Amino acid sequence: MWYHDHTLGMTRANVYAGPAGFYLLRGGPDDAVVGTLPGPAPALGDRAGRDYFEIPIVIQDRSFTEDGDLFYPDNRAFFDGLDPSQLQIPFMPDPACGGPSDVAPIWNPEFFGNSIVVNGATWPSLDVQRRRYRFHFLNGCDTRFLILRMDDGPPFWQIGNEGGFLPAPIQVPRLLLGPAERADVILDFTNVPTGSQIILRNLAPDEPFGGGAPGVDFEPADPDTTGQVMRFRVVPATAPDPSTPPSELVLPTLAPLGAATNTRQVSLNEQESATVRVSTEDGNVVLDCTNGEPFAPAEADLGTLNPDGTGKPLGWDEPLTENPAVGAIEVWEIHNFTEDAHPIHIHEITFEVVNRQPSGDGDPRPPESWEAGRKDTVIAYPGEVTRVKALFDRPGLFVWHCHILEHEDNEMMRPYRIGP
Ligand SMILES: [Cu+2]
Repeated sequence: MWYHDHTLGMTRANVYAGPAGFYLLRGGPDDAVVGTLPGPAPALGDRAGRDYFEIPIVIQDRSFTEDGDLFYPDNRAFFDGLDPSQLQIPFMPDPACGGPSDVAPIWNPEFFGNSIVVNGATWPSLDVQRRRYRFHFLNGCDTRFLILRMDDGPPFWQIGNEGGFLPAPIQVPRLLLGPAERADVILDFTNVPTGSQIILRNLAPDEPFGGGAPGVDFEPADPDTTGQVMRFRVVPATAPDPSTPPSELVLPTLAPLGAATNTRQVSLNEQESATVRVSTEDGNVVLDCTNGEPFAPAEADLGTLNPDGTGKPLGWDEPLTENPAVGAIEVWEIHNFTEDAHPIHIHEITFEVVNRQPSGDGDPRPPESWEAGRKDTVIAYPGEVTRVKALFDRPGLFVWHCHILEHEDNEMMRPYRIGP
């Protein structure tokens, strides 16, 4: 698991400033692996110079000023590719616009840094011995999806995701991770020659992700910058490797959830402004309440469905609509009416990914192999219904939200309550 600040409306700034970390949860039947996993992991009180063979790796994108300070846009003009003088959205526009502005002047719809930072270091290098390693990969980016690939390196053996272990180890050529998704992975450097240098690459786009394949459906990240994550440099092993080959590991399996007792339909929506209309004059975006176009996007919203099947966006402080009973097993059908994929995170529970289905006609398709077991974040693709199933076993007031932090903060988050 991982943790980060969740302050309402400024999560993006606080995560960007630094505080985020891992919890490595140990013990109990859910951790009863038959076989030996690579270790140890870093622990409080370790002496310096200790060798680690289980390493949490958080990947984030950031931008820096020439002084080395973090750069983060403080004006909406950044997203629109303008100088702030060319785009100033007043809080109280012309009364002809029909009311106060519903556009946040400093909020940017998405944020992509131009550098990759791993565990706080930009494009680091890690010496790895000729043996097996267990890595906990976490996408800690604000907006950026990641598609990780090793350059001429060993394959990824994925053994777990957000909710724990997969039913069995799987070999995957690439790791797709939306923001907040995790992959528990074994990489075997045993047969990689000493002195080899392997780059961990990122093939996901430098813009919002909509699904599909790198180089076919979208241009991959800049191979000179955000297309690189870190480097592994292979050195001799200092001791025999006691770990079990990943294909021979027997992983603990969770009993599947029973039949759903309720199904509810929720929606992902992107909204243009209802009160701000603008037009373009000499490259400047100016308020034009009479002849202008609605300013967009103004915000992204979760919501429910209208009777006609269209999305019904709901703001954060509108009355609660998701209220599972204690002990209920519910399927949530997530209808994505936007043009982008969103990593949807439901607090408090972990869920099974049931399937995905094109909106309208079309057959459902099963979850990806790495989505087996339990997850707490799922990628909901545009034009599809994504179904997840969970047992809501503890009462309380929680939230669910898009884990693109810019979306979560404005205001793609809703409360939900388990129990009365
Ligand atoms: Cu989103």
